[in-house]
Amino acid sequence: MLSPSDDPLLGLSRVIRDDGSADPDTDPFLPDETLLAMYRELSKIRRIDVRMLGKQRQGKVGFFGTITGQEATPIATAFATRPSDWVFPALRESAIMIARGFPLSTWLAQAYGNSADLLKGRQMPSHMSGRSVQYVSWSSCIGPQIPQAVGAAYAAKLRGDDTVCVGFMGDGATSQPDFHHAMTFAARWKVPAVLVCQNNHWSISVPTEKQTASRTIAIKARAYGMPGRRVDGNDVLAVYAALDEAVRRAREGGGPSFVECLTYRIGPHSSSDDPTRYRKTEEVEAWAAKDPIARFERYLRKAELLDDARRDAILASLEEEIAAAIEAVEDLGPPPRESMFDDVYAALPPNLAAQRDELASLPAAPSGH
Ligand SMILES: Cc1ncc(C[n+]2csc(CCOP(=O)(O)OP(=O)(O)O)c2C)c(N)n1
Repeated sequence: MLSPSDDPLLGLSRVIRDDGSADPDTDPFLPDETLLAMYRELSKIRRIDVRMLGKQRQGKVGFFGTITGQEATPIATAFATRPSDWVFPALRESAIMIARGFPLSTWLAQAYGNSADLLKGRQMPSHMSGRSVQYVSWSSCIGPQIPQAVGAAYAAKLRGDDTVCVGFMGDGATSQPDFHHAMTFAARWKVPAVLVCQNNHWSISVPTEKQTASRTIAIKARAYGMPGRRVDGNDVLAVYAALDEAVRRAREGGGPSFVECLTYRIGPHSSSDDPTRYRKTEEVEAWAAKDPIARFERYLRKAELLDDARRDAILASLEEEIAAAIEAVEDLGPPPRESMFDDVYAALPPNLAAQRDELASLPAAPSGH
């Protein structure tokens, strides 16, 4: 009989100890340049988050879904997958796009929904996607992306290529029927999928303990018949190690895995939420003390890869890069209004073509709309 901490579905895998040292038994031993690149990406998305929530408060962006506190999982995913692996995200993973090299100004243009937005202003902000980085659009419904990831992984298996599909969900999404369908079919068809739950303790105002009677979310994997693991989601190296193992297994034909990353949403659910109405400040403060970036920084300092001067230089270059990207897109006008007729029909039906022509003949509104 395993004790809870020995069971990968009940315990919590960690690499970075509280003092910043690494556990040699679980350390993935990444090269120094990779570790520093991870630190840069973690710091980058944190700064973008702060800037964009500010933009929403200024009325420049309609909505923003923050990820502060949850940076480790998306960044570890970007490093544990190949750029050719597909990502089926939920709300808080779009840092993967940036870490995969998606142009930051184009990513930001999606938040503004303006003329530089590849999605032509049709998606909610924070629902970014990009074909060039294999990052699929999210519908905003909680759950459908999980069976979509499994379906795409099944397609990869049938085609015989070695693509892996990673599907994300929050803890709340595991109460949705789509979770059950996805887990059932993924295991039965043995598809190359990695299903990742970012358990951030809250589904808007509903705490995880009201979500399930299971002891952990990870343990559900056992009943469906797939390997699983519960990791410290504020430990970027632990998440990397778990995902690296799961992605390799999927790529080598070993089938799907389920990974629960235990973390915490430090900010509001979104810019439309006031979390002080349902959770205690002490709880937030306790989790803020487990900040994933501060923790990784302690590790890098202990390993003598980072000092004040190097940290300041990284943060200053990020500040410059982000400010330039914001400046490049912030004041662009909206997408051309006729673009609303694009992308649905291969050949526009005559009635819609007539409406488009009529629209084009009307004067532009003063705002350019
Ligand atoms: C099918 C469906 N039901 C309800 C909602 C409203 N809703 C939006 S976000 C959310 C909570 C999601 O919680 P979780 O899956 O834990 O992810 P998190 O936002 O915490 O990352 C809910 C219920 C929705 N978008 N879709």
